[in-house]
Amino acid sequence: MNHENGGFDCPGCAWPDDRNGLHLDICENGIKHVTWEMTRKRVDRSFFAEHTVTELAGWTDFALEDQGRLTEPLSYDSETDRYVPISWSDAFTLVGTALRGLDSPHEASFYTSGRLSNEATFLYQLWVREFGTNNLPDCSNMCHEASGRALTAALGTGKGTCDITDWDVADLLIVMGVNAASNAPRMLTSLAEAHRRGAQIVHVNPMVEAASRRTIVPHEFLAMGTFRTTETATMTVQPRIGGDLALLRGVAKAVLERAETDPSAIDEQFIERYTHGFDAYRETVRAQEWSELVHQAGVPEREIRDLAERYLTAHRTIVAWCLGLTQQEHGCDTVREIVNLLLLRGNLGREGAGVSPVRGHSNVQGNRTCGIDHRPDEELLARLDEVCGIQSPREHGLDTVGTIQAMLEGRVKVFVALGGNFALAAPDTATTIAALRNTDLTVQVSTKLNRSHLAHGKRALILPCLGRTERDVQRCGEQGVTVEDSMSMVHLSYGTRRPPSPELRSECAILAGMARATLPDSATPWERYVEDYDRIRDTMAKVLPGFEDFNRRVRMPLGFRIRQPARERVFLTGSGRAEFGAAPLPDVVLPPGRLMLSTMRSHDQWNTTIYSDNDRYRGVRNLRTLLFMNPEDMAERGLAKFDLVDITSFARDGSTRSVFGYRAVPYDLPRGNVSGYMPELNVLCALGDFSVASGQPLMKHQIVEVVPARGGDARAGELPLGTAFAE
Ligand SMILES: Nc1nc2c(c(=O)[nH]1)N[C@H]1C(S)=C(S)[C@@H](COP(=O)(O)OP(=O)(O)OC[C@H]3O[C@@H](n4cnc5c(=O)[nH]c(N)nc54)[C@H](O)[C@@H]3O)O[C@H]1N2
Ligand SMILES: Nc1nc2c(c(=O)[nH]1)N[C@H]1C(S)=C(S)[C@@H](COP(=O)(O)OP(=O)(O)OC[C@H]3O[C@@H](n4cnc5c(=O)[nH]c(N)nc54)[C@H](O)[C@@H]3O)O[C@H]1N2
Ligand SMILES: [Mo]
Repeated sequence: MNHENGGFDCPGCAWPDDRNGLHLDICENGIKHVTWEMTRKRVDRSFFAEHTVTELAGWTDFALEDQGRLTEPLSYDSETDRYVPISWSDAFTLVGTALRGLDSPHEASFYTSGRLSNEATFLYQLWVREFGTNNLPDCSNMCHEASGRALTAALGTGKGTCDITDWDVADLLIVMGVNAASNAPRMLTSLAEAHRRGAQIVHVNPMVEAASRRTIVPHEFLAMGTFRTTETATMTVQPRIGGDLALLRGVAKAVLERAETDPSAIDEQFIERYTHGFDAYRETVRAQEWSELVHQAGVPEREIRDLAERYLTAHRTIVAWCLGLTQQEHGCDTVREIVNLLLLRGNLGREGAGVSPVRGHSNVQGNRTCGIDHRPDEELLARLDEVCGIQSPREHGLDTVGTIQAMLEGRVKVFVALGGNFALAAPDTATTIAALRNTDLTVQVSTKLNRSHLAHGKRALILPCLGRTERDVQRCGEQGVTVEDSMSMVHLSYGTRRPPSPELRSECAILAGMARATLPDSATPWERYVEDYDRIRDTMAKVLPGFEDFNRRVRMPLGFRIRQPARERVFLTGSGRAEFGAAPLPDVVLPPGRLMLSTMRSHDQWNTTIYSDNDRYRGVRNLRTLLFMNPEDMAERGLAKFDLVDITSFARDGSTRSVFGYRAVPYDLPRGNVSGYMPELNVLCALGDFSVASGQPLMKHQIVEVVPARGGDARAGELPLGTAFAE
């Protein structure tokens, strides 16, 4: 795994590989992730003959995935309420017939989960656009959409500007809204090294997470064996949930105040030469009262000034962030504020400085680069049309929330998912399941059985595919695929394991099969593409900027980096400059009695896949139906540790949603803030509550009320998720 030249890329997180020749580049969660795929268990036709779908819907999500790897294509038989085997060619015909039977291509929607390879991604979007729609929702719509939008507006490209080598020389790292020890464990190596060099490391998080003080770094085998911890922080700041924008603006205010007496506090030359909108931004910051900034951030002024002092003395600053900043109404504005702050001191486009979003899925960034975008730009479509000889549709398509709404209303009748677990990952679980059930056909390309297979359309297919760790042999021999990490490095990945069943096909082969069945007269050489993925890459090299000479460059050790113009201070914005943004401060302080809920992952889960009910670093065992609360908020409600509570969320449209019988767990969180686990708490996130600017569901921005449980240890606590939904 993660070898310089050969082997497969860890399908865990998107953190880049170490460039210093570290060959054993692994972490505990990476191992969990890979072994999950490598299980010896199989879920075969005899299993499906024994269990109806209605019965399986009563199983826990853990039990469903725990059955093992899928082994052959399956089709839903409504007579017997069972999945039964179907041949690949009949499955493809079913997909093609359903899609060709639609009144318009926009009646279908095509979801992507972020581990799909670049090659499969390219074939996917080519098929969908040749078919005639941009309905390409993806997990990014729930993840880093806000980052992409904000960075594009500010810097002209939606990606980070840093390399891992920049992390090696930065003297201030501000790490915001990420639980690094669990979700990007390989970042800990960089943090520990930075700490040793004397760099400042500031963690900004309402919860004090494992890595925000000291932690066991996964690469340090001796330390791991002896449980010795390593310092990974020099300061922790605990804003209230949603308070980051106010905090960042406070830091900017302190910097601008200093600049009045000490011009070197800001980089005037850089601002003059490369940026636009500085005066308006300075005015906005000046007009903002300290008291309001402190109130909204939930951080005392002296702490904000302390952070500003560190920023003022640092020569090279990187700001990194993940979901804690994006899944909110003002997610885009917060990311813009990060850019504002960096621009003030010219921390962009030079070594050791810049923006560094921490991506989620191992290839979610590559998916966007290779064309998964419901709002594609004209440039991409024009080149696609020219090189591939198709006529791409120009109208924008549906994102994740838009797709759910359209399925509910019957406007989308066919739903295809390349990986993922849409039913559980999306907001408003009951509504999403109802939406999927309202379709004529659902097609899930998957490795394991999950909830999304049980929330099916009138007709349904499960198409089992190879995992990234498995050998992919096509007509011209063994094939590798490519992925792009969080820092724009593209590299090859070759599976090495024997596939769990001879019936499995690669994602590229499945896509080509569905495409040919949908577009029998297509001039696209679908079959030739699958024989040799170099052919896909040759086409990609012509269509995608930065992929020139793709086949040669990707075979270099460690692959290649896609050029990121903003890194070279080339800003592809309307003004040709980096744009300051001066968004108004959102009000994130709730009236008394209401609490702000943020949903997140435990240490022992991978999005919707739960490995165990433990959350080691937060001191939790055998419990997922919990709510982390500030002890004073608990006392105010007469709650003792582990008391049962009911949680009700208040949507903007006035509707409410509740879960019952969760356990209150005291935790070091600001007053008025609570947090608990996705995907269980997705039932509380109303479909209509998404950010206007990014379309992202407000998964870390839920207004709730918490009361002692009325019905005792109740429904949500004990019954499997599926049962709760069926009520
Ligand atoms: N092992 C493992 N690795 C993963 C994943 C996994 O599930 N398991 N998922 C992958 C994916 S797809 C993604 S997108 C990433 C997700 O990585 P993270 O962003 O770390 O994911 P979450 O668990 O949602 O944690 C969000 C963090 O943000 C904090 N937070 C919540 N609200 C706020 C806020 O208002 N401000 C600030 N500053 N912080 C806040 C929470 O306390 C928590 O520490 O991880 C990826 N890697
Ligand atoms: N409330 C709340 N909801 C959230 C979030 C949150 O923080 N809070 N986070 C959001 C985020 S950041 C994301 S990225 C989404 C995640 O949303 P998804 O990407 O849709 O969900 P995953 O749980 O990652 O998908 C797991 C499934 O992928 C399939 N799979 C695994 N490996 C492969 C493979 O190699 N190929 C194929 N074809 N399938 C495979 C398996 O069948 C497995 O069951 O969830 C979002 N939902
Ligand atoms: Mo994600």
